[in-house]
Amino acid sequence: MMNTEATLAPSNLHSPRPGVAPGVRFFDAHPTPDDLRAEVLAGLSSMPKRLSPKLLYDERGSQLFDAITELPEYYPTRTEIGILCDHGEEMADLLGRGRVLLELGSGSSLKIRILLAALEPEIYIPIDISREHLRASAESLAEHFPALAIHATCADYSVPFELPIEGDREGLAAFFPGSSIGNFEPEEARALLGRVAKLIGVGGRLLVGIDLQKDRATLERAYDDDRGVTSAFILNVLERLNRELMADFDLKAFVHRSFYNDALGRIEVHLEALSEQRVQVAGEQFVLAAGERIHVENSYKYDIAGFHQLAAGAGFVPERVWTDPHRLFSVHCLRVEAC
Ligand code: AVJ
Repeated sequence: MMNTEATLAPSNLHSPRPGVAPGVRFFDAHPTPDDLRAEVLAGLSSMPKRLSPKLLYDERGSQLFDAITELPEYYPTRTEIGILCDHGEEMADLLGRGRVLLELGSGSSLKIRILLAALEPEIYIPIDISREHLRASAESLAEHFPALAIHATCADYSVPFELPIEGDREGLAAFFPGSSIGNFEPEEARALLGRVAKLIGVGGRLLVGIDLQKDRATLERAYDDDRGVTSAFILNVLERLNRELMADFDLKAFVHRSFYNDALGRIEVHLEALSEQRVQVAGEQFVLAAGERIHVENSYKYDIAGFHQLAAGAGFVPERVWTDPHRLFSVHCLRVEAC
């Protein structure tokens, strides 16, 4: 079989180059390198200072996030997996078998394995910003599902991108697990859902994982674990800037702070300078006062009605929602009514 690799530009979208594992084709929309510098400098120049959570997912960041998902405090992953295991057949019935299935932020492509046997898609398109992590995950998946056509697509799903498939297809299936949509401001989340609706077309269905509102203690523990894995994950963004943007952040001078902002219904994750810091980043100087924070991440929590309202604003009709017995997490099947 031909193994293939491609750049995701319209001109060469369908002329891939050789790759590695059978069944896997690799498409690359080349996210970040060109805009990393501009985006970071803009974020550090704003008041308050901020960095985008997508910067967390370099190779090491993706590994640290995988470690977070196994922490006792971090309930979302294991709860969502429980819901997928309990209701996978029903989900597959609703999503429709044999279709093109895309996944936003596929990471290690572990959750999709629960659904793949039941869904038997014609093509699976995992989309992730972390290039080598995506490549390794796609190859590992190909070993377990040798008959599956996998079109691994390295892209930043927070901006418009193209799918590596030919022709006009309607009624695709999409999987967006992990409550990653919580990283976006509600208005951005609505816009992102609207783009997903356009990608999958009228009649297409989206299976999306949404973390639910709950007591402060459970939420705050999930983002500040005893072993310090979350702290290492968040601090890794500074290491990445040191390496990729010739920055000189002193990692010992920053601590990670997570807390629940109940007025806005979101976990906030910040990096706080313990003392005054003067930092060079890509040739520019930034000063942080002692105690000043860089806002790195939000993780919005929804209730079911609130999420349905958001999805309706993007043209989706709710078809079904599943939760766990403790109502920690929810998985929704939504259908595109208009886009
Ligand atoms: C991958 C965005 C869903 O918000 O729970 C975990 C990221 N950050 N611990 C989340 C995260 C700190 C995670 N998402």
